[in-house]
Amino acid sequence: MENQLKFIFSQFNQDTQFESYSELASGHINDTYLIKTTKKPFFVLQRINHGVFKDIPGLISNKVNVSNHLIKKLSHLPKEELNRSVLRFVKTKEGNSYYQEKEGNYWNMMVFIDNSVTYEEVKDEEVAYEGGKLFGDFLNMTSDFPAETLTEVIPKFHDMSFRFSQFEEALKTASKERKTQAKEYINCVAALKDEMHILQNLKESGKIKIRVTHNDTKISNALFDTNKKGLCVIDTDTIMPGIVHYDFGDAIRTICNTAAEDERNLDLVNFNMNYYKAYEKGFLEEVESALTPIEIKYLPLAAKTMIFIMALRFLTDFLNNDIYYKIAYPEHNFDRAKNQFKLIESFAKQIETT
Ligand code: GN1
Ligand code: MG
Repeated sequence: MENQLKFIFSQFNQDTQFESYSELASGHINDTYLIKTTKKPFFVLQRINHGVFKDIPGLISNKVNVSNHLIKKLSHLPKEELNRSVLRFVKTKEGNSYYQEKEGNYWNMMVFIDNSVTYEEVKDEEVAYEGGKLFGDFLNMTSDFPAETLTEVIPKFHDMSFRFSQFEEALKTASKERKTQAKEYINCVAALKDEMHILQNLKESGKIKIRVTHNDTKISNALFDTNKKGLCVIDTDTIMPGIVHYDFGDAIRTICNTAAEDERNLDLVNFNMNYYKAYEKGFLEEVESALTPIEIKYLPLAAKTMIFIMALRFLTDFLNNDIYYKIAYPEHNFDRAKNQFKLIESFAKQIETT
């Protein structure tokens, strides 16, 4: 691996030497490495999964163009602060934004943002509030970026009917064992079907605006400084046209879970309503002026819908014998799905009583 990474690193335009590497293993799709060099800055080198992302040049140009847009918006900041607020992509020696190996793999490289912290789980209301500000600001700053120029890197990514049809297909081919194991959850999916289509129906009727969205706003995709202040939104692979609810809901899904998304002890998995309020406050402080009343009205439903869509996708992948997400053990996807269903239950109970 080291020799391969060294070689790929050397294809990019930088003036330092490769020293060592370590894997940044938080994602479920791509392979990501921190490259330490003889002098700072360090770099993040990433192999983009071309089984999942079919148009990698389109994906790369989405994220480079959005970064350039943010850099322009933040050009008033001192350079050092600007460099910690936006992802900066490094070009290859040939001037491209990605390098393609002979075997077909695509790589891109970013400057590593030093002295930053990420959270897989939130244990602090201030982080929830700061996360809200960071993702709210991202939506606000991209609200004048022409969404129609973005490539739809995964068509129908958060489209509920599409995710239901994948689930129904998986049910047809799933093993008897896995179907029996998942029976209770398969029934939950059916019971929530209508409610979970409300946002999509509003989107399709044109009542909710299409805007630039990040589409993977789990809290581990937010960088913080060591004083818990939000710094930079990362993992911009899935930037596409979408609705505000995708980004609000997916952040809530991870921030308000009192445990990690794959915690197996479901007693530890609960929805933290205080974090919801803190996130919502930070989020609206940054983006409320860009939102319509109907967008704001449906934010609570966005939370339930995005938790549900992940539950559905994890369950589908379990039924498909784990062909999409990386897993660490055989029932990993099933555990993730159970975890998300427990979170929905806890959220729904608390919403009823507020
Ligand atoms: C995947 O690979 P990662 O962690 O960035 C997935 C997201 C899910 C997430 C769940 C392209 O993101 O949609 O929310 O796992 N990304 C893709 O943790 O499917
Ligand atoms: Mg991602």
